[in-house]
Amino acid sequence: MFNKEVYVERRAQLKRLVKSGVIVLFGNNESPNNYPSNSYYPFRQDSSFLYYFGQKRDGLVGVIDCDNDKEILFGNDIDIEDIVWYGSVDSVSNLAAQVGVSDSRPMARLQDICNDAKKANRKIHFLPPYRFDTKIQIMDLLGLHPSQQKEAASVELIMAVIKMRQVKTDIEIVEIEKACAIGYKMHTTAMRLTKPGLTEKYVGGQVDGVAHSMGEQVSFATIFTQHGEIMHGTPSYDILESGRLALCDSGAENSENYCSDNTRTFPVNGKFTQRQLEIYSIVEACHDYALEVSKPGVFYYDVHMGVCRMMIDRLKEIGLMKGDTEEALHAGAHAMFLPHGLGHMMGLDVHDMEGLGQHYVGFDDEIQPSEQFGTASLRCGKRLQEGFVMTDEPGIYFIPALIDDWRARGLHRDFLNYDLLETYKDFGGIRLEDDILITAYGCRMLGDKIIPYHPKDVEEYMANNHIDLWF
Ligand SMILES: [Mn+2]
Repeated sequence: MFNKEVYVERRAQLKRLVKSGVIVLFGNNESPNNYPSNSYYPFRQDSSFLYYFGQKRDGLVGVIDCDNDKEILFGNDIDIEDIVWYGSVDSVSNLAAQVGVSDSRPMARLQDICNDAKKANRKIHFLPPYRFDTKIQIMDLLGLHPSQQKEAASVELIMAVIKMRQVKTDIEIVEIEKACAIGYKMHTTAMRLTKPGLTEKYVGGQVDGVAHSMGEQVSFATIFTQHGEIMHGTPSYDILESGRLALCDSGAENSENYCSDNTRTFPVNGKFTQRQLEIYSIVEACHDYALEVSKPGVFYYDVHMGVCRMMIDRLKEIGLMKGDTEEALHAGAHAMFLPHGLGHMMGLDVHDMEGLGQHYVGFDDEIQPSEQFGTASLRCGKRLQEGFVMTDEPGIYFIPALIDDWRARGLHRDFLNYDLLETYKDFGGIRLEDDILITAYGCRMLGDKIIPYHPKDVEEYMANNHIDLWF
C-alpha cells in the first residue's frame, strides 16, 4: 500500500471533480469456485476501490460524501470462528485509519446512508458493476434492477475516475516496472523452456508459476500457443512441433496490483524459417514505428493507422497485398492480417478501466470509435498525454476461417492476393507487445530489461539459455 496521504489526496481530488452527491465505491467480495468456502485464490480487489481506498480485504465499501466532506469505510469485523481458521486480521476501523479515513461502520449501516441520500434527493454515484454479487448489493441498496445499473452508473464519476487513473504518477510507474520485471522472467522462462515435444500447457503452466512465485498473480489468463492466429488462444494439450512458432502473451500483477502485458513470438526449435522471418520483420518494424511516433498530443488512432499503413506497404512487397495503400487502408483490407487495435491503456487493470466503458476510456469529443471491422477493436484512439501507459502490440495473423469467409464473400479482392494467402493457412500468427510510458517529448519502454525481440537476439537467447526441468 502507498502512504495514506496518497489516498487522502486522491479522494480529495475526486471530490473536487465530482462536486456533489454521495460516491459509493464497491470493493469486491470473495468469488466462490465450486462451493462457497472454496474461493478463487487469490482474492482480487476492485481497481477503483484500490485506487481510492487502498485496502485489499473482501467485503468493503467506501463512501465519499461530496457535500458534507465525509468519508466512511463500511465493512464487518471478522468473528472468532474466522480467526480460528484464517488468523487475525485488522479491524475495519484500523483498515480505515491506514488510508486516512476516520469513520468506519458495519455494512448494514450503508443502507441508512443510501436511504438518507435518496430522501434528500441527492445523487448517489456508483461505477458500472461487473460482478453479480455487487449487482445484487446495488439492487438491495438502491432498488435498481441489475439490467438498469449500467445505464444508471454515474457518468460524472466515471469521467472523474478516468481523468485521474489514466495519468500514472511516479510511484505508480515504479510498481508497473516491478510487474514488468516479473513479466521479463515469465517470458524468458517460456523462451528457455520451449522445445519440440512439450505441451503448450506445460510451458504455459511454468509461465504462470513464475508469476505466482515472484509476485502475486498473472494479470490475465496466459496465452501460450502455436495457434498465434487465435487472439486469445489459451494453452492446449497440443505438442510443440519443430518448424512452428509459439506465441506467448502474458503479464504479471505485482503485490500492489499493477500490471504488465507483453507478447513474444518465437520459433519452437529456436531458429526462424525464411518465411517466418519475412512476416516477423514486418511486425517488428511496426512495433518500432509506434515507439518512434508516440508522444503527447498525438492521437493513438493515428499511431494505429500509421502502423497499418506500414504493414500494407510491406505486405505488398511480398505480394500478399496489392493496390493503392491509402485505398486499402480506408477500405479496411489490412484487417485480414491485423483484426485488433494497436494497444490499450494499462495500470491497475491490464486493460485499464475497461469496465468503465471503452468509449469513455479510449475516446472523447475529439475522436469516436470506428465501426469498421479491425479498427473497431482499437481500445484507445484519443490524444496521448504525458503519464499515459499504453501497450504497443501490432500483429500479423493468418486466420484460415477469415481467409475463407472473405474470399467467399468477395471482400477486398482489389487489395488481397487470395491465392497466395491460401499457402499461409498453416502459418499461425505473430504478435509483439511491449508496455510504453508517454514521456514529456516521446515515450519509453517500461521494464529495466527488454525481453529479446529482434530475431537475432531471440535466436541467440534461445540457443544460449535453454533449460530442462526434471518433470
Ligand atoms: Mn495487451
